[in-house]
Amino acid sequence: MPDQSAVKAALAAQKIETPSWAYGNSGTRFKVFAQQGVPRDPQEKLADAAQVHAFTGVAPTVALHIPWDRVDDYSALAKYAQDHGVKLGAINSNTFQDDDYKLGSICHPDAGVRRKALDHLLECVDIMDATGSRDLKLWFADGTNYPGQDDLRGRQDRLAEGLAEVYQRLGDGQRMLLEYKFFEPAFYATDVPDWGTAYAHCLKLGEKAQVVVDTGHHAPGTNIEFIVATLLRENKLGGFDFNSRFYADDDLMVGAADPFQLFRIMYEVVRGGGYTSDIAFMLDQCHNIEAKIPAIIRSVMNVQEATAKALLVDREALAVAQREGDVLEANAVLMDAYNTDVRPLLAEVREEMGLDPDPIAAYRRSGWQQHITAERVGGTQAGWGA
Ligand code: LRH
Ligand code: MN
Ligand code: MN
Repeated sequence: MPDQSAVKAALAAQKIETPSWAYGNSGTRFKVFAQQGVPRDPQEKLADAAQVHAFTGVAPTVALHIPWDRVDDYSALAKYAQDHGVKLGAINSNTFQDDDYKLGSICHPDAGVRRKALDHLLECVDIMDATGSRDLKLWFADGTNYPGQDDLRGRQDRLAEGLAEVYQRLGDGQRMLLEYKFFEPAFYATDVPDWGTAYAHCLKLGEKAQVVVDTGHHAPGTNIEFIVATLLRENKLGGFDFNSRFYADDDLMVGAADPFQLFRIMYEVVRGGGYTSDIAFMLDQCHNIEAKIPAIIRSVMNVQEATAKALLVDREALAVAQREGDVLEANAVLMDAYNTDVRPLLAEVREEMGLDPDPIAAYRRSGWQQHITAERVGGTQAGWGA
């Protein structure tokens, strides 16, 4: 059996990044249901994120999305974050909310639009310089709706050219994380639809280019843990955008739709040595109908529970069963870990970290929700799902 104190130490050392946009109002294209007390600016999003970190102890960084989190002075924003006990994390680019991008951004057939998109991506690296962020997260809404609309291969050439320009701009210690998604908003062909395409571009670019796996960006039934195992084996897994999906890119709380899948993913992370490496564990979620801060705390806890179960897999017993071809025993070893109730273990980890064992109850008691509801009037939309 894995050593309990090593498991606890690993859990205490875990870091899960929360997204600034999860704190703001969001919805679907049908309706955004505004909630009371939501942040009105990036600073207030950081203040809420600091609460999530204060009660979980494992969410020390916050991802920004530009221009949703545009400010005049990013160094000052970084300082503001630090004063609140958190740090700025990945900078997410946004080349999908401008009329010019109707036919794409860096894959657009027009060189002028490509230039505009590239300038935005380069500006994101300037922001990283100011905030001290390590990761530039790139997701492109680029693609086509109809066969023949544009040249599939030509678009790949433009993508490669654009990525190379941004890659050249990265400084020491900075990375480019390329995110894939098989559909939406393009319906016929997406320019970075899958891990293979992302991997091929990242491989050509070099070590600083890594693939990011958004758990909501696959076709139903996709074996995501296989992708994770493969990317880890190739040293090309840069991080995760965690969330849950039932049907499409639902952006529900991670571990809500399929906690078993999350466990299988985390097992491959542990197995592949990714847990202690530079892999970024980020959330990319929206909380449309549930209270936001407790939902983000819940999400962090869901990742912790899946991680704890993955760490508890008796890998020696598993290896023996696998070697002996004992199919049932091998499966049972994995399921034993999955079926363990790790909540008491995590409660102990939190107590040892000086935290309340029940972060959601502690948050509810803290009065923060009442405070922001009274103080903040007219919260802004996350920028997503409008
Ligand atoms: C695209 C995506 C990408 C964006 C975010 C808001 O579906 O997952 O990561 O930046 O949503
Ligand atoms: Mn994402
Ligand atoms: Mn998504």
